[in-house]
Amino acid sequence: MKKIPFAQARFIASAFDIKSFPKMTALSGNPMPEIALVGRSNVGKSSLINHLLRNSFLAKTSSTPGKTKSINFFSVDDKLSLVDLPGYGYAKVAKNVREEWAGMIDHYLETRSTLRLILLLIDSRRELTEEDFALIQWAKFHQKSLLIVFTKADKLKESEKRKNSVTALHAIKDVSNDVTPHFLHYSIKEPQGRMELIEKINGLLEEYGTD
Ligand SMILES: Nc1nc2c(ncn2[C@@H]2O[C@H](COP(=O)(O)OP(=O)(O)OP(=O)(O)O)[C@@H](O)[C@H]2O)c(=O)[nH]1
Ligand SMILES: [Mg+2]
Repeated sequence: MKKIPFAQARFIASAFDIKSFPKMTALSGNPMPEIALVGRSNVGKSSLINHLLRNSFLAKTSSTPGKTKSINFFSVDDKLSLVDLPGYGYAKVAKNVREEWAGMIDHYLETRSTLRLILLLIDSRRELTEEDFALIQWAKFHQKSLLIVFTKADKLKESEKRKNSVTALHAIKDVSNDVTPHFLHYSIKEPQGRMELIEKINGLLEEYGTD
């Protein structure tokens, strides 16, 4: 597959249930490979999408957790589908709403056959949650490719970033038996992570075979 430059992006649809998940078709007529961003509320999923796609208004962001309430699909260069999911684990959202979101995320993950790569976002300053571990195990079991993104990297000194990511990666290896999980640090305040992420995504899509 030719490299995806992440030059153009557009919003395609918001969905609350499987019936409204869009069919994402590339210009070639083939189904688009899909990348989903998952992680706890407020970790920076929607912000990363806007930064990566160079458009501050594509995905809705907020300093208050629980902003993204639906599953949002974006088309990148008419070749790739990028998906913003609601966050998990936000205690202040009513239990029934949390359960509804969890159900929606599970449903999405279980049914989306075009899903090629999961970006699991983890706040560089925080430890992994139970939901993070469950997602890692799910990805391992279903042989989905996983890229760990340590977000808000601007909030920490280099030494703290390294220390926290080493601890997190050890914990990830323990649950997944993965020798070296793919990972990177990201900050929407700094430009350099974007190209690194684009390279990593292209590399992983290639490695796992996509046409
Ligand atoms: N300093 C800093 N702040 C960030 C970064 N990324 C995101 N944020 C901030 O974190 C907050 C949450 O960002 P969102 O992108 O809305 O987080 P989300 O994971 O989509 O949250 P939900 O939709 O609630 O699940 C916002 O106030 C962002 O400005 C980053 O790299 N650095
Ligand atoms: Mg969001």
